[in-house]
Amino acid sequence: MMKKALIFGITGQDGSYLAEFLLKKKYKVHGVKRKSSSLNTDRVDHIYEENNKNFFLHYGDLTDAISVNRLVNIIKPDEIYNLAAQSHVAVSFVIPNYTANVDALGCLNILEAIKSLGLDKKVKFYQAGTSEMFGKVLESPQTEKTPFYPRSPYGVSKVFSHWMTINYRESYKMFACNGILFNHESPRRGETFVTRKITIGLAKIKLGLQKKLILGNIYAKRDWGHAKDYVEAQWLILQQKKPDDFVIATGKQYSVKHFINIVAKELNMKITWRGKGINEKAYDANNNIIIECNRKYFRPSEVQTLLGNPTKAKKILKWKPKISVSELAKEMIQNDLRILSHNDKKK
Ligand code: NAP
Ligand code: F7E
Repeated sequence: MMKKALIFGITGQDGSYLAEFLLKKKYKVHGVKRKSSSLNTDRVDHIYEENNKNFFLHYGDLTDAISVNRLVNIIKPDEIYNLAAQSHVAVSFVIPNYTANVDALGCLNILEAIKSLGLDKKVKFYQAGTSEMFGKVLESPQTEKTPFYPRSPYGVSKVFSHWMTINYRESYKMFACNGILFNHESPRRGETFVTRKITIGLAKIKLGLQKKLILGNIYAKRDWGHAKDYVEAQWLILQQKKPDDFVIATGKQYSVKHFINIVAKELNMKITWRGKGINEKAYDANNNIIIECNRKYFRPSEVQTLLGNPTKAKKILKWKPKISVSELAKEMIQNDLRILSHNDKKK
């Protein structure tokens, strides 16, 4: 019998890669999409075209406990991946209440559905936790044992879901697991996250479609991996004998400024940095300012540095990241250049 997976957040970056991954493993993949006024299935349309016998999309919303319950009941999946979230940290300061509804209570809606439907011994559950829970880091690098200090409504909401998942595991013996994933990117990354904003922005400047890119804190440091590698870890977490929690990271850290330099080099753009702090700017070969910073992109409280230690995942899951940050940047740039040059929307 083919295994059935249910993915909340299938239309997002990770959801689309996870669906492809599970279909290759011969799963039947069910995903939840939201109703929106314009199409929001760009990232999975190609999957539907290629695999429509084993790929199913259902309307639903994580904030609507009845729809969550209904989907879990009709599908009765073997594995549920909760990847759905209002996932933008800066936006979470603007809509904290909504963010908590989706990112905190949404997880609880799934856990309760599994329990109340009596599926607690059948279903394995994965919760998409985040390095943002470490926030103002209390030690570096961060491991599964590092205490949390979230710095945004997003981070706080994810801490709630992390502990709820552990609580359901301990209280009801559910196979419920947390991944604590550090930043992961790809050509399918949302356009307002910093890596994609940089690859699109510099590609547009290179093609003469834009003059300048405006960013926030370019000194923030992140541990960036590739989403393709990270969805494999999500699956591996649910294939273990015992439910557990895992940090998924590369163990390498770069600043936003360093990422810009990688992208500029890959695009053969010679840039020179001048100035300090908020006034630091990047100039092109003709001395035009092409990157500057603006406080409007600063967060009310920033997470300055994140660096993960994936030793436990390497040892128990036998997982390791395969794609380096330069390879990641290269793939993102090539994709953006293709989209911009041909006005090609396929990702
Ligand atoms: P993403 O691209 O922003 O995708 C989020 C997904 O959640 C989308 O499919 C979105 O649907 C869906 N969603 C949002 N609100 C929903 C709701 N109320 N009901 C149902 N679905 C809803 O995020 P991602 O980068 O793939 O990340 C996947 C998960 O991992 C998220 O939970 C994120 O918080 C977490 N995470 C991400 C990273 C990272 O670096 N990418 C790191 C750690 C953890 P629409 O397409 O309709 O908006
Ligand atoms: O910011 C700085 C910004 O928005 C990274 C989400 O997937 O990863 C992501 O959250 C850094 C921050 O990602 C701009 O201040 C500078 O320090 O790409 P980001 P994030 O906040 O780390 C975690 C693990 C998640 O779980 C989240 O869901 O870059 N930065 N200038 C900027 N950031 C943005 N977005 N835009 C700028 O112009």
